[in-house]
Amino acid sequence: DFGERKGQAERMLGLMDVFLKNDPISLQKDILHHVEYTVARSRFSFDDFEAYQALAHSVRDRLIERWHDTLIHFKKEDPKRVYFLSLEFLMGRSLSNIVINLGIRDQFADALSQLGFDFEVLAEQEGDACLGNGGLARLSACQMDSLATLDYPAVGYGLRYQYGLFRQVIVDGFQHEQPDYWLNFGNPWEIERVHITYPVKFYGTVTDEFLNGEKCKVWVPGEMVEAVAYDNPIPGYGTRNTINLRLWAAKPSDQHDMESFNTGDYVDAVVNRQRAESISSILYPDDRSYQVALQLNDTHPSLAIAEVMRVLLDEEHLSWHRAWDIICKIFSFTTHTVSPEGLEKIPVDLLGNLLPRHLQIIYDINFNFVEELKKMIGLDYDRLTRMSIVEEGAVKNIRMANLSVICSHTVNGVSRLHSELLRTKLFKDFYDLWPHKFQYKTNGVTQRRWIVVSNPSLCALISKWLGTEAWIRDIDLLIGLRDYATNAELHQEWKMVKKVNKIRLAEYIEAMSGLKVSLDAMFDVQTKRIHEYKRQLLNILGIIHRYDCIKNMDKNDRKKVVPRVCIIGGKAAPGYEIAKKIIKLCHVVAERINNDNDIGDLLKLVFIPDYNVSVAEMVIPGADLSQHLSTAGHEASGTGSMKFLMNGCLLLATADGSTIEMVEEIGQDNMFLFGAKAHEVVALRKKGPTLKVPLQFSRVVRMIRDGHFGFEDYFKSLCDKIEGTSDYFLLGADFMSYLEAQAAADKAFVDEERWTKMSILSAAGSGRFSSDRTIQEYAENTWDIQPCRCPF
Ligand code: GL7
Repeated sequence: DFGERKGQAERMLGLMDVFLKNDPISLQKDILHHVEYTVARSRFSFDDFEAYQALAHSVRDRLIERWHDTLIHFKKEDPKRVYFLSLEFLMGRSLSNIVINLGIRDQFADALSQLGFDFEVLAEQEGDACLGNGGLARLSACQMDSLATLDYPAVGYGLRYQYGLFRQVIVDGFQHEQPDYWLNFGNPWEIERVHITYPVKFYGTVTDEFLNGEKCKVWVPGEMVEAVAYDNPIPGYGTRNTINLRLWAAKPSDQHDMESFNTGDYVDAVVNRQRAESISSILYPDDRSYQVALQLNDTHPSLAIAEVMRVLLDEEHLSWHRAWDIICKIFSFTTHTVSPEGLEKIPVDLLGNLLPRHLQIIYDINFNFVEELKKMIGLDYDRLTRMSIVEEGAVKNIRMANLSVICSHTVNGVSRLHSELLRTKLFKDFYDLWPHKFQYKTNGVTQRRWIVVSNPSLCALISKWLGTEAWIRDIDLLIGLRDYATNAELHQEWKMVKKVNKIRLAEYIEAMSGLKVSLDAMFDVQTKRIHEYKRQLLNILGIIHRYDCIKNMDKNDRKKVVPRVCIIGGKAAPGYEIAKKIIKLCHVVAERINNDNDIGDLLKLVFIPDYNVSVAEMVIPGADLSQHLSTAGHEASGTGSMKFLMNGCLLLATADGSTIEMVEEIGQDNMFLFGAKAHEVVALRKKGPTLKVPLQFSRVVRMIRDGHFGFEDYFKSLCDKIEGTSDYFLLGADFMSYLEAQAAADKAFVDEERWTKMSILSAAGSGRFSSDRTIQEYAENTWDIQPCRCPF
């Protein structure tokens, strides 16, 4: 009876405060309430961590209000939605980001100080949510922030890994991996939805059966697990909109192996149920209408194509034709790699065993595709073989990238150069067939996290000089800083901000390693995953060269040396031996240099362990110079550089990925570019043994080989990789140009006025690299969705 329910709803509303209040007294009451009833500590005695928990729950209450309103609003308006599928989201900490986006940071900070706590100290209590590897995963997190801020009706889908990315611990200069038990201390930002579950089937067989006189496929699975939803509200900035990031956890299903329980095999059955929790798998959104867009963030979630097809065919009983028509309208695909080896493949045997029905569907998709293709290109077997979803060979594989390209209406690259490489190399065959499918959206990062949260002093300075905070939503306004690029007063304040951030970083370095660094030195940072193509080795060789030069200088020449603190940080994949050797090399070189009293403050080298989002938030604002050294043509885009740029940090970089577009925005004179261009790289490699490498290069490699830093046997394979024909990433070929760029950076740094101007112009020109712009482009050109703004 609606009348009765309505009456009751009104009565219930009367019982609740409709909106929680944000005045200092209400906030203090709420925090204390959570201390007592949620954290279950006495309100007279609780420590920083418990205060953080209570604070987080008070914030969460306010977040949930907006989240509910947004979901109700979306339901009412029923706009076309985008479902953003990604197996990785690198969220980092949430507290500061959330209160800033909700516009209640200062209110909470006041309330806390009245309770005798410091907001910043409590914020430090939170652990990082590291549900991803690197750039791709952090990109998803930035894009969620932009989707919410720009009012787009979006839902993120991913997995709730119980262990995040490993923690990196350095023992005697070697990387060790430790598990990241990120959920051990609870996670106040998620809402467990015990009733939102889906069965996920595995193994078993597919049979033909008749339903209402029609033949259909029935998959009788061998095992079932249950996917349980955990919702993570993501608030926008300057809007009430708060969207959902739904992460799925695998749990044993109720039916899971009940047989064993019934037959009395209790212990085995329990062990079997635990096994289910270790699985994560394909899932589908709970909205059945096809007024939707499904975005594949790389090939990792691309089994979703076969899964949606299966649901449409086997559960909704649509014809193949109709189901296929829907698939082609809803999927879009973004690839994040440049290397053919980076394209994911799944062995047919594995897939056939684990998901037999999905394999069948993929075979059918491929059959239809190849038939169509033959009509279009004739019997060009080489090309047919290359384009087929199924790769024939000793091991038969499913090419997930081909599947994704074939089934998606749009294929995006992540920078202009990347897209060109996709069209001319990786996906050339497909581009020739369907040029209209190919687009690109240069990556971006959110200024909310990478300026407002991580660099509050710079944030205040920018707002002061622009006379508005509107740039936090409308990044194009940053360009206004150009008008003051030579203003002496701004220069003064700009330098102060950098100094504050350098002090914070220097304190961190000292606390972590005991090393005291000079604030007058240039803080030169390279932080990112350790990879051969990213060439941390080039950086270390450059540092050895610098050290060697200083050692050979007389007193007078030493006076002209620009002091540097070189900072390197990043994780190596656990099985990536060469990357681990690079980390060890960095440590032995650091040990040598840092303990050489003759060198003093002229040169220091620091390795920052366990680089993650919150470490990045502290390191990036404190950098004067940042290095992005990938061999041209290897970095699909790169996003770290964007964060440094926004923070007024100068770039020393190759013409690769998104850097090329940065040059266009801020001008070549405001960066230190070096190295071979992407189109030159192939020719250089061909030169192979005839390629001359500079003496300086051979000399530093020799120093390592000769045991100047110890461990010469251990480093032999590393040296072998960069000398002669095996220097695939062209360290030798680019070395002189690299040293010249470094010298140019030194020269600019001593001219304080010039450096500050370059720094201001870097930040001013960084607007194009906001994820707001990226998301706007996706919404307009790929997903075709409109904003849907929840009324305040
Ligand atoms: C990456 C690319 O390597 C990187 O250049 C890009 O910026 C990022 C986001 O598009 O995606 N691809 C990838 O697999 N990882 C990346 O960082 C881990």
